Amino acid sequence: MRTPELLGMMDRYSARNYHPLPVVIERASGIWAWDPEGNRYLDFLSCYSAMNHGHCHPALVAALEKQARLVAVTSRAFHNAELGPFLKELCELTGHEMALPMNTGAEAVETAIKAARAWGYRERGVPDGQAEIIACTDNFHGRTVTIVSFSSEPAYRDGFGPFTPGFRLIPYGDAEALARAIGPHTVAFLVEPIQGESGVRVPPEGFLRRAREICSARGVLLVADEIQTGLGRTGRLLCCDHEGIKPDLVVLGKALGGGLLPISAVVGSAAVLGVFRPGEHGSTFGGNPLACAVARRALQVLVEERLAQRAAERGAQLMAGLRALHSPHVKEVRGRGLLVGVELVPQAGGARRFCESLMSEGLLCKETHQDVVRFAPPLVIGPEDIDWALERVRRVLAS
Ligand code: IF1
Repeated sequence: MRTPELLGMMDRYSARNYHPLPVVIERASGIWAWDPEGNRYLDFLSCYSAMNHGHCHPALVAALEKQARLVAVTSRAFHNAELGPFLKELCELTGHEMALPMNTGAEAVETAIKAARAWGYRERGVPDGQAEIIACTDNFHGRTVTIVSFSSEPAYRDGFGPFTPGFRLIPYGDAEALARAIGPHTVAFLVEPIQGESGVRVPPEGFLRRAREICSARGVLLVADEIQTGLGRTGRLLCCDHEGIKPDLVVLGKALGGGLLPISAVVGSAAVLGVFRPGEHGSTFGGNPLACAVARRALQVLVEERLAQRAAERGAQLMAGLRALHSPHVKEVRGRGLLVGVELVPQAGGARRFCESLMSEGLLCKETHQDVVRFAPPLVIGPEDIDWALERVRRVLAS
């Protein structure tokens, strides 16, 4: 089928919860994607960081095929031969003691919230039903009712109440506000090391370190949502590694599935994840052997192909190139590794327009909010491909 017919079907049958660019990806390999007409695009979004390894990485496709022929899903009523090794390898790589597998990012965030609350009641003696979790303004942690209950973005909340109580917001990047907000029933501080959706906002240097100190001193769990920033994206395995801090819980998703399928996990201390008792939490597909086999290979590829280091190198090249454009449309270039945001001046007419023009030039990326274009190519991208992209960005910003 050709693009117009496929777009027509979406128009007719799809719920309207998205406003995608009018491009249909029919196949992809590495950093490149093709539409049904055979036009080639450089994927500069990577499925919002789920595609750190590049599209259809051969080693991961091989792992998927092999496991699909053995056994794909078992449920957690029984053990499977991939889950144990996956949890062990994930814990060893991240330096944590225990892990709990789920499928999507939002489910893993929900898992962290449940773990923190149960830990508060059972280990810290918080009175039942009183646990409070602190999050940040402009956060993005997913789309369940509980998670949007503490969103500060009306578009994610309006029309979806009543909401889950027990959350409080502080301004992102303000550690002293965190210290002030902690009360006797605060069990956790949930934070993105870099806010992706809010426009690739990098907090002030030392924010996470200070948050770690405050949480430790006050008996509050530090929970890092590394779903978008983790697994090499920002130039380190985890974005928290830049400040040398270890959260009590780390939430992973997206790239954990190597760009092939959904799998997420919470990793952390046995003191916290150990609170769950049999029957209290789970998921039909969480920890399924197919996803675990792919995730195990994805973690190996991350290390073998030095994806974090490459993200640091290519990210530096990309940011330097973007800053050297000196476009009057650009207000600020910010980011870390290959998670980069270009904020346009209000007079530029919005980021959407630029993404549409970039698409016509063969570069796929997506605006976030009004004025920020997000660049997040697969971490396997080469220096010459960054130059190829910069040439297109230069052309579009010049027009
Ligand atoms: C969509 C955004 C990005 C996340 C962090 C949890 C989740 C996400 C830090 C939930 C998910 C996705 C959702 C996706 C687009 C994408 C996104 F624009 F919506 F906000 F990346 F910035 N924590 N982010 O970034 O994970 O349940 O989706 O697996 O279309 O909603 P999920």
